Amino acid sequence: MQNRVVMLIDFDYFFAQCEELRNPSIRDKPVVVGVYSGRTEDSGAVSTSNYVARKFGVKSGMPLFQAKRKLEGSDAVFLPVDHVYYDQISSRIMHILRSYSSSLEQVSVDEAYLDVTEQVLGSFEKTREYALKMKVEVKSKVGISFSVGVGPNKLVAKIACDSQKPDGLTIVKPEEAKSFFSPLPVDQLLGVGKKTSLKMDSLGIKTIGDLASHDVQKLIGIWGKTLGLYFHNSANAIDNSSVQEQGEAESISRIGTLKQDSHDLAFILQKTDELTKDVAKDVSEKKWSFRQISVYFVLTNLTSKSRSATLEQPAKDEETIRKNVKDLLEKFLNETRLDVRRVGVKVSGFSREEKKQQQLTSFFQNN
Ligand code: DCP
Ligand code: CA
Ligand code: CA
Repeated sequence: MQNRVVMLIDFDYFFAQCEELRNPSIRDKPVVVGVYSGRTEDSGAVSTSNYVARKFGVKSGMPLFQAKRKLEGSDAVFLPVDHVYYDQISSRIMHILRSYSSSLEQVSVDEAYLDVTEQVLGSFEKTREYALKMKVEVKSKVGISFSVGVGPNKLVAKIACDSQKPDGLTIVKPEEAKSFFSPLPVDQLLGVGKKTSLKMDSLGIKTIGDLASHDVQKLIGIWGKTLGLYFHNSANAIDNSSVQEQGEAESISRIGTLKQDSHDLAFILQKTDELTKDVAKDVSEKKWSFRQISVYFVLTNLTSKSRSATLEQPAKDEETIRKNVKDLLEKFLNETRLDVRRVGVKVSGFSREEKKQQQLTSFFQNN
């Protein structure tokens, strides 16, 4: 597959939307969520506000007293930030989004890139329906709306997403990317801050289009090779960075303490069989297959050791874990004279194939 299909999802007015979710009666009022520094009643800054408050000119980062002044005479609601609650909502959404892509990169509490190339078979036409399906599922299960940008890479997806909020869905096909970028101000590009955009302005570069057609050697002359090339590529909507999965479970494991320290294979096996059962249960719930099986030991002198085996073919069954754990354990006991105090079982090296297959199947079955 040549073209990548990359999405950026950004939750709408996130902290304020979370507050509306737990207290729907504030929904039509201006809602401001702020960090109260506590010095005086109004000292602190606005974290975010709903779109009703934004109409009054309230902005993120603005001092609270200023937001109060702008909202004078309205029935505005001011609330303190509650990160624990927003994190919970965020993980529930991320969990759902994860099932829609083979690779998800969370960049902040309210933002994630998804590579959906395989799910939509590389087709930008299919993407609209796919994105709408995600929106509906998240809205009905969690109650939160978000905006989506779709493009051939992360850069285009991000700028597409920013172009239409809230509840936006902006799809920029590869052949449209350059013309989509062209009229936008240069400071929309990541890395072009105030100072850089002033400098560019002095060179006659105001829009991304101006930057795209500016001689790349001149850019390199001013900003150096790395940055100069980066500006040139970005302006031409080129971005080869991949959607980097982060924080996905790398392994599934269980660890337990023996009733007494022991060097007896049969006795220790009772424990590892228990642990294996739990690990296998997790594996089968996730419908993943693994290639590596490890056993972990804490010995009487409290040092720890581990032993692992790599399978020739990925496996997913309890029996394979049990058998390998037994072999590893037996070998280990032959190598050491110390007694074992704690023991652990771990599987890793997951292949994600079934996971992808599953999503494809369920997507096309439901469509
Ligand atoms: N945030 C903050 N202080 C800022 C900017 C943001 O505390 N100066 C927090 C509150 C936001 C969250 O981060 O809800 C996400 O930031 P966004 O920039 O995505 O803004 P919102 O989600 O609030 O609004 P939008 O609908 O524009 O995405
Ligand atoms: Ca947001
Ligand atoms: Ca954001």
